[in-house]
Amino acid sequence: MSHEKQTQEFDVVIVGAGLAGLYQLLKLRQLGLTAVIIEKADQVGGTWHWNRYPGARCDIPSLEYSYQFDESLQQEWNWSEKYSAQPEILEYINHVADRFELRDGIKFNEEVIKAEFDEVNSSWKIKTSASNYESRFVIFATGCLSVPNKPDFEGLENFEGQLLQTSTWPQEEQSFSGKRVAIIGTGSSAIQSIPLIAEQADQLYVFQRTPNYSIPSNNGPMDKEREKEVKERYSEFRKDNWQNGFGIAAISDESLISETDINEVHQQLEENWESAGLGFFGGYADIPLDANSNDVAANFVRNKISEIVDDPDTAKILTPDYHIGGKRLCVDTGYFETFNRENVHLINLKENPIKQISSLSLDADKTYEIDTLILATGFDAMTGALTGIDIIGRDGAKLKDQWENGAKSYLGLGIANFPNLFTVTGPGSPSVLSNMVPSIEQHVNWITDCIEWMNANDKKVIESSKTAEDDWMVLVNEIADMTIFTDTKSWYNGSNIEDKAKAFLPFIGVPVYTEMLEQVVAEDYKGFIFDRVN
Ligand code: N01
Repeated sequence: MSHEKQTQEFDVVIVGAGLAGLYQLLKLRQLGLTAVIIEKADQVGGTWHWNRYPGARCDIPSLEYSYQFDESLQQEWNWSEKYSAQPEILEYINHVADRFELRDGIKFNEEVIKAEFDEVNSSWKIKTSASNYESRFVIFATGCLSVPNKPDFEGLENFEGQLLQTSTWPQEEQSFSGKRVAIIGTGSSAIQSIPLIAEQADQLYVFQRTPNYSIPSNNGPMDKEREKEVKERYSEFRKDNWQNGFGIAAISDESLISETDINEVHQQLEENWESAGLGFFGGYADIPLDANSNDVAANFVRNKISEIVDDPDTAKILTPDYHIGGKRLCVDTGYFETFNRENVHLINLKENPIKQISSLSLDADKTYEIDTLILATGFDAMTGALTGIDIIGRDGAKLKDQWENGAKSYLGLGIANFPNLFTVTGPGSPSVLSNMVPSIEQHVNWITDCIEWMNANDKKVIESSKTAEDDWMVLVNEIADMTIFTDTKSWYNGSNIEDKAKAFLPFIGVPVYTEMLEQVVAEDYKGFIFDRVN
C-alpha cells in the first residue's frame, strides 16, 4: 500500500506566519485566490514568537511599528508603551490573525523542506515535514532574522546546565534566581536582556567579542496626547515617515554635523541621547554618510560610556572603535549601568577567546563555573531562511549554490532562475534598514498587485531577468559604498558568520527604493520576464 501523502493544491503557498505571511494571506484571499501558510512554529508571530527573552521589545515606536492597511485596526488598537514589549506585539499579531479570520489558512508545526519548480506544469512542488503541496506561486515570508547563528564552541554539546538561545527562547518562564549565568554576545538581544537577567542572577558573566553602541530608549507608558495626535492623521503620519531615508519618523533630520557649530552639535546630540533612541543615528543626516561626522556622534557615545561605567577598564572594553551604526545600533534600558553591579562581570573575548565549554563551566581567560549558558549570538541574517530550504528553480538551479558567492535578487522581490517565486523583504530591499512593518506591507501589496496584473493580462509565469538582477545588486552596492555601512563587520554584510559570502544586502534609502518600485510597475514590470520560452 502506498504511503505517499496526497498533494494539496493551492494558487499560492506562503512560507511563514509572521507579520508578512499573515498579511500576504489576507491580500491573496481578497483577490479570490486559494492560499495556505506553512509555519514551522505552533503559533503565529514569527520573530515575535521565537524571541521571547527577558526584555525583548521593539525599538521603533509601536505607533509606527504596526500595520496600516486597515484604518479601523490602527485606530482601535492601543499600545500601552512607547516601545512595545514582545508579549504585547505577539498579542497584536494574534489579534490580527483572529480579526481577519486567518487561522484556518495556516498549517502549524510544519516545516518546508524542499520547493522545486516544475517547468512542464509551471508550478511549485513543495515538500514539508508533514505533507506535499503544489501551487502556481510560492512566497517566502520567512523573515530577515529568523535562522539562529549557533557557533560551534568546543564542547558545547557537553554542557549539562540550562542552555538557552535568545532567538529560540522557551515559552515557559525561565528563572535565573541564585544562578551563575553566562551570556555570549553583546548585540541587541543581549543588550536588552542583560539588565533584567542581572537583577535575578547570582552572578552574570558577559562574554563580549565586539562592543556595541547603544542609546537609552527612554521608554515609558504611551503618551496619550501623542497617540491622539497621530491617530487623527494616521495615514498622513505614515506617508510622512515613508519620506525619510529609513522610513522612520525619528530618523528625519536634514542638518549636517559638518555644517553646524560643534557646541550646537553637542547640545543637539545630548538632546537626542535623552529622547531619540534609534533616531540618534539619524539625528544629523551626515552621520550615516560622512566618516568625520560619524566620528563626532561616535565619540559622543564613547564619552557617555566612560561617564556611566564606573570602572575605567570595563568602560574601555565596552567602548566600540568602529563607525556608529556600522553594526545595527542598539537601544537599551540601563545596559551600561548594569556593569556597575557587583554581580556582573565583563570578559573580553578579543583578548581571551572561549577555549572550551564543559558540563558546568566555560573556559576563557579562566574557568567560569556556570549553571546557565545563554547564546545571544545572532542570526544567519537575510539569506539563512532561504538557503536553509532546498529551493530548486529552472534547469535544476539550486538557490543555495546560486547564492554561494553572495545573494542576488531583483528589488528584493524576485530571483533569476526562480519563476513565480517572491520574497517579502528579501536581500536587495530596504528591509532591515527600514521600519520592517511598512516595508512588509509595501512588498505584500506589490506582490499581490503583480499577481492580479498577471491574471488580468493572461501571463502565467514571471521571473527576474539576470541582467536586471545584476544591475540591481550593483546599485545596492554603489549606494552602500557611499555610506559608513560597508567597512564594519556586521550581519548586514554577512561577516558575523564564518564561511558566509561577504556581501552587503540591504538597499539603503526608502524613498528612492519606493520610487524605483513604482517605476518598474509603470513600465509593465520592467526587468521581469513573462512566460519565458526556452
Ligand atoms: O544578534 P547580533 P542579536 N563568539 O548579531 C556575538 C534585531 N533585533 O540577536 O559582533 C563570540 O547583533 C557577536 O559578536 P561580533 C536587530 O536588528 C532587534 O543581538 O560578531 N561572540 C555579537 O555580539 C539586531 O541587530 C531588536 O563580534 C559571538 C552577538 O553575538 C538583530 O536583530 C532586539 C560569536 C550577536 O549579535 C540581531 O541582534 C533584538 C562567537 N562565535 C534583535 N558569534 C529590537 O527591536 C556571534 N557572537 C530592539
